[in-house]
Amino acid sequence: MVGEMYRETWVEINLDAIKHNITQIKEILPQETNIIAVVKANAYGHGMVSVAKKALESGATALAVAILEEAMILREASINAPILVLGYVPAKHAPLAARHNITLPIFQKKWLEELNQYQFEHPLNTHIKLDTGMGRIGIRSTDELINLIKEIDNNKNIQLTGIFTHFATADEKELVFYEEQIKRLEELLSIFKQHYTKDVTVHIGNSAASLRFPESMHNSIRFGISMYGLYPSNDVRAENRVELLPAFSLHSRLVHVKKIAKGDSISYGRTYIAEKDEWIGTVPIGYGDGWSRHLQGMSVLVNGRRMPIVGRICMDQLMIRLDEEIVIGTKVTLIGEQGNEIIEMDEVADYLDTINYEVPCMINERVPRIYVENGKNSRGEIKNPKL
Ligand code: PMH
Repeated sequence: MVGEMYRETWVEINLDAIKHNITQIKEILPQETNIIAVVKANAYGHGMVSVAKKALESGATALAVAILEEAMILREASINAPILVLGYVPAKHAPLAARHNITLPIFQKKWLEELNQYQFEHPLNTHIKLDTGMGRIGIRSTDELINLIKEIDNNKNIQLTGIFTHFATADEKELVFYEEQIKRLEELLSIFKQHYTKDVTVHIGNSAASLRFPESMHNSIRFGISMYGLYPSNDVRAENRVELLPAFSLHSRLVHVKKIAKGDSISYGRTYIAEKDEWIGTVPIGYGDGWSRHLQGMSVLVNGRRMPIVGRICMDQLMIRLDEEIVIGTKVTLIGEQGNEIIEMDEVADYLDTINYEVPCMINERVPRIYVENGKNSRGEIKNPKL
C-alpha cells in the first residue's frame, strides 16, 4: 500500500527534542521576545508539518518558510499561526498569499506597483526585508527605503506588519562584520521610524545571533538550526550557552551478512579489496536516499560499535565491514546514538566538507520520518531516557 514502510530504513525525529530546544532558547531570551520557528526545506529535512505543530505547541508563535508552496502546505494542514515567507514570491501570487493570510517579504518598489494589477479580497501582510550585509535580497539604501515606504502608504492592497534583516556572520568568532550589520540596521531602522509611524514587529536574529545576543533581538527571533538541536558553528557550540538535543537520527538494518576471503572485492569499481577474511554486512540505504557516495569510508554504528562503510556506496545499498558475524536484522545507525557511541550530524558534515544544515536536507523523501513524542515512538517503544 502507498505510504507503508516495507524497507527498514528510516529517519527518527524526536519531537521532544524540538520542544526541549525551544525551551532552552526561551530561558535565555527576554520574556517579550517571540520565536518564529524556521521550518523551510521540509523543516531542514525533519518533516515540516510535524515540526511546525510541535514548535507552536512548545511556545513558538509564528512560522517561517522559504517559498509559498511551503506556506500553502502548512495552511492545508490546518495550521493557522502567522506564516512568513522569507524568499521572493512573484507578485502575481500575492493574492493567493493574502487569501491564506501568508505574509510576504517586500524589498522592491516595482513589485509593490505590480500588485495594483491584481484583485485582492484581503489585504496582504508584508514585512520589509533589509539587506544590511548579507547581499542576498533586501533594501540596501536609505533612498530605496524611503521610496518603498511611500509606495506602501499609497498601496491599498497591503498592510505592513514587520521589518527584518539577516546576518551573514553571526556564527563566527570574529564579530566585526556582525557589528557593521547591526550599525547599518540601526541606521535603516531610524530612517524607517522617521517615515513610518505605525508600530511594526522587528526581527533580525537567526540561531547564532539569538544564542549569543539574546537581549538584542528586538521583537522576535527566527530560530532554525538550533531548534533542531544543532549548533550553527563549532565556535557557537564551544560557547556552551545552552544544551541542545539533536532531533534527527538515521537508521537502517542489516539485510545480508556474509564472510568474504582475503582478496575479495566489494561493490562497483572494486575500490575495496579485503586484506584478510572478514565479515561484510549489507545495509539498504544509498545515494538514491541522499546518503552521498562521498561517505565511503565513514563509520556507522552496529551493536554500539563503529564499523566502516567499505566499497562504493550504491544507489540503494551500501556495505560495511563487521568486526564479527552479526545477525541479519540488527539495527544500523548512520546518524545518532547507540549505547555509548554517537555519530553526530557534525561528524557527517565534516566528512562531506559541508555544514550540519545540509546533511538532514540531503536525506530525501524516500526515507520515511518516524516521530517520537512524549518519550515514545508510534510503536510505543520508550525512547531517549535523557528526555
Ligand atoms: N532567517 C533567514 C532569512 C534564513 O535564511 C535562515 C536560515 C534563518 C532565519 C534561520 O537560521 P538558522 O538556521 O541559522 O537559525 N537560512 C539558511 C540558508 O539560506 N542557508 O542556510 C541557512
